[in-house]
Amino acid sequence: MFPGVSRRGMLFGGAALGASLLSSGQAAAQAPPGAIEYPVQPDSTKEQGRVILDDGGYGSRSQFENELRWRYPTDSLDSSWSLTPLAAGMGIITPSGLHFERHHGGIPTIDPEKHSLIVHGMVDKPLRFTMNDLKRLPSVSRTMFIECSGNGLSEWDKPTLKTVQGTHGLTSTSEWTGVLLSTVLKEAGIQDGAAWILAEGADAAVMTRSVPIDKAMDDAILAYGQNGEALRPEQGYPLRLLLPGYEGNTHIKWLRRLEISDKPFMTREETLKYTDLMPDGKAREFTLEMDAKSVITFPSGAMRLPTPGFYEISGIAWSGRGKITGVEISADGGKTWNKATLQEPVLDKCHTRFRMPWIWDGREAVLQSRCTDETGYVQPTLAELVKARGVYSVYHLNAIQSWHIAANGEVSNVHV
Ligand SMILES: Nc1nc2c(c(=O)[nH]1)N[C@H]1C(S)=C(S)[C@@H](COP(=O)(O)O)O[C@H]1N2
Ligand SMILES: [Mo]
Repeated sequence: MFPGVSRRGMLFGGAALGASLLSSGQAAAQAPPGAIEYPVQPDSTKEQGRVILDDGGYGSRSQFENELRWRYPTDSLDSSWSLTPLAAGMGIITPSGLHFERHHGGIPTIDPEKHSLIVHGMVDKPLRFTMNDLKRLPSVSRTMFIECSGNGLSEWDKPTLKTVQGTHGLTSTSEWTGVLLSTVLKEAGIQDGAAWILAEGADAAVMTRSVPIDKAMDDAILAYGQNGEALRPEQGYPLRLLLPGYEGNTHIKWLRRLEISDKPFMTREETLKYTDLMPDGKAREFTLEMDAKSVITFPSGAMRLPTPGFYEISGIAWSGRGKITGVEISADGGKTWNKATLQEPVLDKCHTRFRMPWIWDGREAVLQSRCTDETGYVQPTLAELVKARGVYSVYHLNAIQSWHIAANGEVSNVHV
């Protein structure tokens, strides 16, 4: 679309490299991951198109589309994360193949026939559910975001990563389907005094987090569906916990065990990790709800606006505390603000798409978005956030993002 969009592939060595690694035949070698290479017809109206089910019955994307998840360069391939290419996103749903990933011990391969969920501890009746048992229970679907609380961790001190995929790509939205956790807990019978639940994964990390019982009984979901089909292995197949609005780490994937207790379990992930170090040397624990946040995805870092003139500014906003009620956009680094249009439906604890028409006059500009949620909370500037929390908390960076537009149209990540 715009020159900068394809330049991104070069910056990260993403699309082109990924495609050349494909080994299945000459033709396939040219298609990006997720696509099949077909010869382009000289005139598609003059000959019959290819037959249906040529791809075996599970579709693929166009060979001309090459957006990819980008792996953040960590030392260990086993413990890693990948980020969603938000700049190319449309609407609010993240394609399942582009959902960000965070794995502490790799992606396990689990046979759903052999997988089960155990519920025990302070319950009247300990229970074991097979996947078939869970699928017989009343189900719900909910479209909501997940955001890793480490999203943006490289950006506290100075603008570091070049693109919105790097600065904000640890969040994605899917329509999830499963059983309300409360349904299963009522079945087991929660005993008096129960206050916390341990959720445990069946991956090599055996990831564990403590969840307040009120949250568990409110809107937590045991999910087996994602965007109309089974969960992707990367997202926790065959079963994951979803805690709408809570930090990503608590959404335990490959879920196998729930233990009910009267106190939190103080696991590694809620003591050593996922606590926020404050300037006074104390650390906040259980900062579970994700604060309201927004980012402009177009135009965004490493793109280049070809000419002055009309552009539609667009981006996403979300809050772990409810619905987004407004998004404002500034083109002068926060001096003046204009209201963006929110795309319906505006859902609770979900990405919300915003848009605003803009005429770029060809001069330097700094684009920012600032959202408000239904609790009245307004997304802070980085200076405000740093004043309240210092720069050592690693997690929960939800400050306003600034994109600098140079006179030559180049867009870059800046702190103002
Ligand atoms: N079992 C297990 N669950 C897990 C993790 C993990 O490594 N193992 N990572 C957590 C973290 S830190 C995040 S941000 C989310 C990421 O979910 P996703 O990979 O589906 O985007 O899963 C959480 N659940
Ligand atoms: Mo995370």
